[in-house]
Amino acid sequence: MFITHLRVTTRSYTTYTSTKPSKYGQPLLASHPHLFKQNDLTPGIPSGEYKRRRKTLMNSLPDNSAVISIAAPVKYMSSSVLSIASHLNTNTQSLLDIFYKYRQASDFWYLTGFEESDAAVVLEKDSSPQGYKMTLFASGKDPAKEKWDGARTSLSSAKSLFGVDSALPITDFRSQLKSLSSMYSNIYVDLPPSHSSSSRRNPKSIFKYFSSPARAEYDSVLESISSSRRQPLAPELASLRAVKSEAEQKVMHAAATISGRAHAKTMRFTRPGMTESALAAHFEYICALSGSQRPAYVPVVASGANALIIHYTANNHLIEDGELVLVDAGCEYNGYASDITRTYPSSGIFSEPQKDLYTAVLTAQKQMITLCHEGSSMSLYDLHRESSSLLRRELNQIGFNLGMEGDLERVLYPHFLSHPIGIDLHESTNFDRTSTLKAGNVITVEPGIYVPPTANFPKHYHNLGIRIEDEVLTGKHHPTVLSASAPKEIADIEGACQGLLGFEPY
Ligand SMILES: [Mn+2]
Repeated sequence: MFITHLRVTTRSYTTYTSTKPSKYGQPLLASHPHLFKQNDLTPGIPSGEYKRRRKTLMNSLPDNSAVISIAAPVKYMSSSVLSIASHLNTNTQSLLDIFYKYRQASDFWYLTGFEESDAAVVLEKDSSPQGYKMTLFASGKDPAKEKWDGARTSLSSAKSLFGVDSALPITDFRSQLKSLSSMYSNIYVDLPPSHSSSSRRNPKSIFKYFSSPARAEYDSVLESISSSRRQPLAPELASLRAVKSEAEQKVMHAAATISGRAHAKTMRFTRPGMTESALAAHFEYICALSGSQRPAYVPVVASGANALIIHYTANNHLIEDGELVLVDAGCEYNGYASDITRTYPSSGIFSEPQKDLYTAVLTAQKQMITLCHEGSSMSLYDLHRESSSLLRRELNQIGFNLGMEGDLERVLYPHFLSHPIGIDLHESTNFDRTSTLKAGNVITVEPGIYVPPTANFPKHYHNLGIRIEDEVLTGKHHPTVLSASAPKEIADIEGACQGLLGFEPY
């Protein structure tokens, strides 16, 4: 059988042969050759890299350590009332409940590349050349269930394809956990993300029913591991994930390029009179057509004064002539997020005040990017402080009167300059904002100015909100802007809007 795939760069169609339906639970080289290079386990990331990640992690842990990581639960948009009772029968449940498109837990995926739900991995540190023993727990084959939901990878294929020492049915996981908990003095594990604060406080709460019964069982076993042995896994993985390998850098560059081109095409598509949601839909359509699996976040499409709301996602107003449109949108591609903001005139031409304020933010943004390399010895906090003083200087040159008191940080620029990005949009939770940047970090640089209509600010800037956000790979000696495909200079933005840069809207 033949399948076709739209190539991002050339827009030409290439045909490959493959067998349908696939017998695996996720795209693999054998079933989806159009997505893979030789040696890739997931598109763009070689099998050897997953092995290296596990080895580096296990080497960094003390002797007598084990790591447990669990797949993400399936999340539901709506469940029928019957489904609570039907948990007794998982086949019935899967027919009644409306699920969201599945996304694997980031840490589990980073360690395994395995993309099925109802799975877990155990890594036990040992003295073998590999440095650890790996056991994958998964559903394996279940023809009755697979007839409805699609194939699952068999345990024997999982063992050979994912470089696993042993693959066991997920139903064995509970008993294995129990024996592990007495064997190792350090057990690195995080409770699954479905473990909502309400169900933690009240285990008998009805919320428990919204995750699978099997999951509730893991939770009780995990909670039984004494707290002196239990260590959080996320901080250990965060320090590895913060430095991107060459393969990861390439995938992130591809993700940012897809998003950047979608920004350019959305600029061209925009006309006064359209709804904000039409622009959001257009952006997502272009990204999906380019191979993106999902948006990395709900897009912000804020016209006019809506841009003063930082996380404006209602996207339900009409865009008027003469307004600026702030679009903060990015796709997820092959496991990695992208995050880009552009602000542009709905009519394709900046007014004078819009141009002045835009230039002020752009000047500061470009200056900040030059500092994003290891040699600058700056932390995210240092960069943020520097961006505040640059913005203050720029704004005072165009008619603001900002002293050192808090108007800039409190009112005009209320958010942080930057966050690390990778498999997750915000890889910030365990990222130290006080430590200096390292080569291989990928961070956003996103200064913004949002001017409320109050008398202390020049009237012609009232209700303008401008943010310019790029993704930057920090090198040893220089930065690389991964999102350079999104027009940013005033001439380029006006050119993209007016169709002068060669970007078609579709
Ligand atoms: Mn961002």
